[in-house]
Amino acid sequence: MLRSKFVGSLIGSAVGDALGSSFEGLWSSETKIERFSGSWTDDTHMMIGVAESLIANKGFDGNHMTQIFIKNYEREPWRGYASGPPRVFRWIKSGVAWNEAAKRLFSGAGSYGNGAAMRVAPVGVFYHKNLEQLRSVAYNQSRITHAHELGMEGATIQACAVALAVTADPSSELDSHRFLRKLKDFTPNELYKRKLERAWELLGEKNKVKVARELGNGVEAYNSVLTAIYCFLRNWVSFEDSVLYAVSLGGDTDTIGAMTGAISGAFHGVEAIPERWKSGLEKGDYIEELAEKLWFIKNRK
Ligand code: R7I
Ligand code: MG
Ligand code: MG
Repeated sequence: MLRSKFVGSLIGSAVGDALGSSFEGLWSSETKIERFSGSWTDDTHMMIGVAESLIANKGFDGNHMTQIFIKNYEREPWRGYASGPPRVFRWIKSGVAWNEAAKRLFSGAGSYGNGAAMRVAPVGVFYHKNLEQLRSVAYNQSRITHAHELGMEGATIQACAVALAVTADPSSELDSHRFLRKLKDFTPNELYKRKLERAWELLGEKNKVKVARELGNGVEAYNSVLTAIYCFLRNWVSFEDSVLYAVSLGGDTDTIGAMTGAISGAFHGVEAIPERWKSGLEKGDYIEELAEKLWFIKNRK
């Protein structure tokens, strides 16, 4: 089951990205959004980089992960990257240290985009047994491109949500309130604590426009990470419903789809992901292989 959860999280993230990628930036509140090309974007491209580096080093190595990000980006720069990461990569190539370059973005504030959270599923599964370690690695992998506190903390909360989903038993009912309470205890950040409370209050909300407005559906980590967690929680019974709901909120659909899919896939395991999506997924076999390697490294000890 644990192996299936590792694979489910990575494949789930890629499926959510691929499903949402046709709708990124559009406003849609229709659930009949079933256009699945199977090709994914920067979210999955960078998630693959995170996994590749964790595997190569059997843990986190910031310099190595940075070099993998740069190598992958240079091979396929057309994956829909936002402006921040490529700029950081150029600075690092010109000699700036990997853990310094991202601080230059946005006039020295660092980015609070959701780019560090969208790729973090491998950290969530790999460190699911140790939330202290998870926090440290989620934070440090963020630092490569996202130096703003809200960008790093958003990624850390997303990684924690994946870890909680790995630990939860999918054959018994999920207690959404308990899940949110654990995340609230986990994060020291006041803005995210408030968002978690808002997610709690909105759990029974039928009006999607209100959900998107209050939790956010934007490219900022604080306007998308909690939204993805919410999409999972209110649709925890079904992987399919959770990602379709996520995409139906509009806005940054590939990323909210990816983050929702990562949590939902970690909860249910890969068998719960519809075959029609798995079979059409670009490089699905390779992503599955990466997840299995992460599982193998953790479980042979
Ligand atoms: O976070 P990032 O990698 O972008 C990820 C998004 C996902 O939706 C992907 O699917 C892809 O489409 O891109 O890239 P960044 O450039 O770091 O941040 C994304 C955006 O967040 C920026 O272009 C800004 O609009 C906004 N942003 C900020 N705006 C003002 N001040 C991020 N940080 C700031 C800030 O400090
Ligand atoms: Mg994308
Ligand atoms: Mg996006």
